[in-house]
Amino acid sequence: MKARVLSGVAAAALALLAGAAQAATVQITLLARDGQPLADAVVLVEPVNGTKPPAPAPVQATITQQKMRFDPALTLVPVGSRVRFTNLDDWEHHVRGLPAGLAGLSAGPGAGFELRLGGKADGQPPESAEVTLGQAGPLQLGCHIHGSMRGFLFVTDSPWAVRTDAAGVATLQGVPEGAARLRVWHTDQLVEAAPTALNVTPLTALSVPTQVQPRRRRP
Ligand SMILES: [Cu+2]
Repeated sequence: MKARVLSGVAAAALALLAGAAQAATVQITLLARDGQPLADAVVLVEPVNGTKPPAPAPVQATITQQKMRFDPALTLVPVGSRVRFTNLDDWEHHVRGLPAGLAGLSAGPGAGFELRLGGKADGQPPESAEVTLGQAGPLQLGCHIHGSMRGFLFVTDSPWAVRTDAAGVATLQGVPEGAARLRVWHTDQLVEAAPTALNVTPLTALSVPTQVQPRRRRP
């Protein structure tokens, strides 16, 4: 009886070890066309075997409109997240969110969202409104009144979608080992490049050159 219990414990320990070995940390450094680190890109890793990733938990995010800009210019959130828009300028802004890139051209009339926020009056709290993002994909933000205003929301249903930092680095946790596809999304990339084949091992760290050359944001 005792031996049987022990073997059960051993089997559980082996299963734990096997489980630990299957999930890897992947560190990707993206490079722009000029070889400089590519910040504010979204790195997506998709296992080729079709492993359904665990759904990431929704979050609450805030995007402000201030000095004619959306801040932050890019927000990455899990699907189902709520995003609050707050207008800190003294004047009115519209906010429209439409599927970004080519998807926006074929988007139906009900796609995305639209709202309107009055300017902030002295001594009053700023106007704000909230939207829930129920569909995965990138959205472009704009304002009907001020055509120069541009922002982006990237809504993901995968935990293996991470934004690159100022050094161009994205670290993805818990990625299954084995063959995978690496995709890169960036606001200044008109058409997404073909995915890069990737073999995920316990120690995966690589630099990935891209053809993306980010436009400078106006000051
Ligand atoms: Cu505006």
